[in-house]
Amino acid sequence: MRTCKSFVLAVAAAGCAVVPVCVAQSPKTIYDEGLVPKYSLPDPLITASGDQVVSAEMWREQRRGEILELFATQVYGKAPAAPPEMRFETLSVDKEALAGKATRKQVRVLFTGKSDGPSMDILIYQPHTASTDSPVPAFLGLNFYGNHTIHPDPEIVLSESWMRSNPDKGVVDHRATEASRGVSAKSWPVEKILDRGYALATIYCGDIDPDFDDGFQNGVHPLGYEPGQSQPKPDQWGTIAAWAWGLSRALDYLESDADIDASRVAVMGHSRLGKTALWAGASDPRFALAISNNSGCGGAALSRRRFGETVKVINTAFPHWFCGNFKQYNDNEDSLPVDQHMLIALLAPRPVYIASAAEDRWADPRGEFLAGLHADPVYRLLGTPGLDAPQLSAESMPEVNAPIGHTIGYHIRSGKHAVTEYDWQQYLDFADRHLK
Ligand code: GTR
Repeated sequence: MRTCKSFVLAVAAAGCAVVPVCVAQSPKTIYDEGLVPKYSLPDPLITASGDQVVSAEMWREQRRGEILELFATQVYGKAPAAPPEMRFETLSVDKEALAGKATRKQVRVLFTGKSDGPSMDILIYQPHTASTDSPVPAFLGLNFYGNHTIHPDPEIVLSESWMRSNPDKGVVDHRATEASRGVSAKSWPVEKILDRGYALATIYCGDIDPDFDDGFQNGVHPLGYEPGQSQPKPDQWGTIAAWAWGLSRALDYLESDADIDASRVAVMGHSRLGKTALWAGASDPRFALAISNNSGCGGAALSRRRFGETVKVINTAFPHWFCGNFKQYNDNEDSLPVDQHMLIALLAPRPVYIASAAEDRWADPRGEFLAGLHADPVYRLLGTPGLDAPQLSAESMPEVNAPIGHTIGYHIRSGKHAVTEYDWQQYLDFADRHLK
């Protein structure tokens, strides 16, 4: 390891062992548009062999696969297929949940078919509306602190999984307590979603893979190991890809549930789980729509801008999120064979919504918008209106609190890094336009 005096001093001052970054030599966070380096983005519509993609067929048959492979091997890591032994166990069904407003189901997905093997719990609320004889569309998203945090409903199973200790969220010694019921309810307007005719399905992300770097021994990663393997290879799944894989397994379940229309599922997530929602939608074409809320670096934001969080910073703070190969691009974004506009393009022609928050500079709102803008040519090639905003260019930025777009939706709302009622209002309106 290169020695760096300032690094050693920084470690000594912090009084603990930290990741070996040379603090003094790291560039300062860019929060000034004038400091964004000049960059040029790979063109989603030029193939690896240099040909222009001239038809929807050429995109589908050739270029889309090339880009998907690059994201799978260089960014998130390849995930295995669904285990053939996987089975679903219904834990409870209550047709009179939420004072008769909804049916609540809790379903355990046993990944290896064994009750003592790795598993995840899906919490589902389905609306009781006039038209509920036919299967309903649904929102599906991971949550940060357990299913029991999204609503105070006392019948939701209290998660027993490991989670990050957080007294404000009622998590003590890495375990949820009764005090954590409903603590994230502000981010999940369950009744509103039900009133609009959608089901909501959610899973605690830590059921799939606990969010810390343990060398990939816990969670679902060991399911992908060949005999003798104890770590993913450099092109195999990190934690975000594992979470996305879990979302696909939830969709497997929803396909088996006659009350849900699995062909109309919107996958949604906030922040690290917004990165996950985009990769889930990109890697699993069964998702009808994807929503990324403040997903930032490794989500919707263009990596080459290096504005706010950078590839090196994210790979250092969260070495388990992306695949080993992604580390090659630390301070080396221009070598990436892709950028995040191509992740958005992988969703085409399906609807995608990108949301930013004006004070969430760490996530680079402008970089998130530009990813949508630069995915637009793919959407248009595939015959959709895409962003449908000819007045906007790479030099412009949409107004705050003024949603835009058609098949690609975008808004930047005032305020901080969070999922708010305003955000959900836009997602519900967007889903109404595309899923109903
Ligand atoms: C931050 C991280 C971001 C974002 C966020 C979150 O610490 O730097 O990339 O994912 O966490 O998930 O809340």
